[in-house]
Amino acid sequence: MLSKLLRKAAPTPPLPFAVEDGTRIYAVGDIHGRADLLAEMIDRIRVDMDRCSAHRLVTVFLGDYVDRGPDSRLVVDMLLALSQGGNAICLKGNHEAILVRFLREPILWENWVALGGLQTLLSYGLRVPARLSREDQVRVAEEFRQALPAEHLYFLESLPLTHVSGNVAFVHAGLRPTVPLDRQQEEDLLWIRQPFLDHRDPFSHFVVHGHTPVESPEVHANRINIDTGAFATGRLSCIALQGNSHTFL
Ligand SMILES: [Mn+2]
Repeated sequence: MLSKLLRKAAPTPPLPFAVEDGTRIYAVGDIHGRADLLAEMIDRIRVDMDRCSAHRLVTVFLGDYVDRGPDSRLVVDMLLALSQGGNAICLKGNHEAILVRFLREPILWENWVALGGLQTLLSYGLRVPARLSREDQVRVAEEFRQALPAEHLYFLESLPLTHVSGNVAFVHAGLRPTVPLDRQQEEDLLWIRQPFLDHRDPFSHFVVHGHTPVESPEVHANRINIDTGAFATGRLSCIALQGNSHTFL
């Protein structure tokens, strides 16, 4: 009887991934201007770091720092400070991509507004109506460029698309199935949904990603999604990977 119970309680088989030896990697999902949730999560990660055994600690932010929520500017400030501290890697999300593109292509105004860009502008001190003439779009792009601290622009422009440790790839949205990581297109890494989400076979790497909000983190045989829609739900998710085990903070 007891042995039967013990067998039942046995842990599920490990997922087919292993991060680099001796490394503990924290991955944080889509923040979208929720500096309050980011601050809490940074504290939780620090507590976990203090009591873990790994000799190398890395935090990977999966992109979508800006738009929708109220504090995009502050979130960028916090991430800048962390990445300058040396053990945080901030990946690019589609929202960072369109923000930077808007500066050069003001005609993308409506696309950016549809993604919550007005809230980002507000956090940088620009109150702008959603509907603008072409002329005003150009003017707002110029005003935004002036309001953006140079280090913010540089940070947003130079975010990497992926981070790899062992056989795990960290990326904002996902991978185009059957295409190797080094041949992936930026468009897919930042925006992909169905072809990636529906894929049941292994990818070139085990994938940890965000971009598509889910109620709670989703663990699949080939990927883990940790975008829990922080902006709307108040839940920001973080997963810690070490060896071939994972835990949610
Ligand atoms: Mn996204």
